[in-house]
Amino acid sequence: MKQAWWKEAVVYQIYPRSFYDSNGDGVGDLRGIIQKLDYIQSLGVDAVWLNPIYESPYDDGGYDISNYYAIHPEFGTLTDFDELVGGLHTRGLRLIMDLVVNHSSDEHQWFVESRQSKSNRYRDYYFWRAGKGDNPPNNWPSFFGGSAWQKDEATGEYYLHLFSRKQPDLNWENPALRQEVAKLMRFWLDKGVDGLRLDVISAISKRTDFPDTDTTDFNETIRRYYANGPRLKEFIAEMRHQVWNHYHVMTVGEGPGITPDNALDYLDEKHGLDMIFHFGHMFMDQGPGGRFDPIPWTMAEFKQVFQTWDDALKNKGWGSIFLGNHDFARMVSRWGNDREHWEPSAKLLLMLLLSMRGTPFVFAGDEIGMTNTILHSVAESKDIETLNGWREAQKKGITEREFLAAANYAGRDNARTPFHWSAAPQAGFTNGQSWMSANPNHTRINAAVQQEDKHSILSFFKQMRAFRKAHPVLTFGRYSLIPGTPDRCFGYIRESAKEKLAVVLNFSGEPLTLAHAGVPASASRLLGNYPYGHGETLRPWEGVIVQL
Ligand code: ISL
Ligand code: CA
Repeated sequence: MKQAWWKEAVVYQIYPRSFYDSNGDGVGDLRGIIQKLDYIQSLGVDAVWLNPIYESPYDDGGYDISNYYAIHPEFGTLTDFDELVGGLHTRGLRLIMDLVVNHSSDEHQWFVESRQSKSNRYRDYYFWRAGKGDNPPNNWPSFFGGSAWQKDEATGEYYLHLFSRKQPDLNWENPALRQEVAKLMRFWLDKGVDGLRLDVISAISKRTDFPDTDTTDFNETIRRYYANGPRLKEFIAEMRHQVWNHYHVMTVGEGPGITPDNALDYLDEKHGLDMIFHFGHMFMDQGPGGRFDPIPWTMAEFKQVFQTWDDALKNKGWGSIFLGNHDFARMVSRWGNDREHWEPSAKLLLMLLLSMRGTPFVFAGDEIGMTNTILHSVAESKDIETLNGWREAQKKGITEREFLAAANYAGRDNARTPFHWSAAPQAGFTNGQSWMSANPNHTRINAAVQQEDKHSILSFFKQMRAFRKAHPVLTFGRYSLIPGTPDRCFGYIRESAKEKLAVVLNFSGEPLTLAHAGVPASASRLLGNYPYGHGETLRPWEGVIVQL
């Protein structure tokens, strides 16, 4: 297994709009990140992944880019960007940019041209098809509700948009478009970007005959119709050969629809991606109706996902490990217990994240245990997926109360509230009027109070990050689940020629003994998430790492 900076890195994901507002307009910005570089460095992380910061009408949180060569004015300027890159690099930190090339904004010049006429030179930068009578070309649903096709009056044809109507899918069949993508990638790589997180890269190759989906299970539709298209490997290889191999750039592809069986098709340090984000955990509690159709999840499934993906990637390719990001609920609320066991469970999840094989991606705020927020009405949502989801729910006679329960459990607003810097008004995120209300619990949960507390979640995160660095077995060692333990006990072994550790995590409020995980009580304990005491019995949400 070749060494590489991104295999040993811990990556810190920042949602720029909600991180820190430096100029009082209520919106986070690049200068705000620059002002917080010392905080970021103090975490012990190695790279920062920024969600999109390009010019955008912001219909979908910046994932609708209208100019790939400009910084969104609310976030700052290209000069600010260069200063941010310099600030990161002088601190030994790397920058991973989020690139959205499955689709553009409908306000991008290419689409403004494309929609004008069937003969426009940009027509084939997108997918245009005649309808079937008054119906769209096929029955594909959008990720954001409704049809994935929108009829455009100017030419009477429909254009494809797997996401919002303002996110028309780019036609990668068109070599001219692929050259445009290669060119914009080079622009950012020439500015010193160290990595690319490739948005929905699994969907860039379309089945251009556009067959109807034969299932109503949305994630099944993604897997069989949107992702894993016929030329996906070829398009990725073209970018690898034409662009990425000419830079020391890491590439991580966001891969909804990629499975353990086909992931290795896309992971290849010469012809493919370096890493992917898989969604084994993320879709586990989504029913056939997708995000707003939540179903219970079980610890058995949760553990199995780690095993399945480790089995898939252990000999080739490299995994990424995440338990939350800007698209999902806060991890302590979703997988932990954000009420009576908030602190130990937040630490336990960080222990899991940082003791797995693969590159951990930590979402800003999870290092201090930020929790889900509560929308009291759908109107409070800032997320098109939630707003459109409500529009669809109403058609099915679902009440706002029912829909809000699902949105407060699984909606993306949970992850996008302003970062909690302090107990000050608006969590110290802005001295203006924040674009999104801060979670009221920032008075209790914030970086300032935790910086001063050596037993805080923040302090534990730094300790755990240092521990991972001091024990390479946690990065490169073999992973094996300890079988036959009670569901609430997530125990696994990390082993190399030099070291063998057991990680035993009590995913419950019930006591658990090390014996449950087959670990001798005499094993020497190297790290735990409780500040005081320890013994044979693990307390609620207690995690330990022992030497075997
Ligand atoms: O949120 C989801 C639907 O349940 C995820 O499947 C997500 O939409 C999908 O993985 C793609 O996400 C990425 O592309 C979207 C953007 O809204 C997300 O924020 C981004 O992470 C469209 O660009
Ligand atoms: Ca600002």
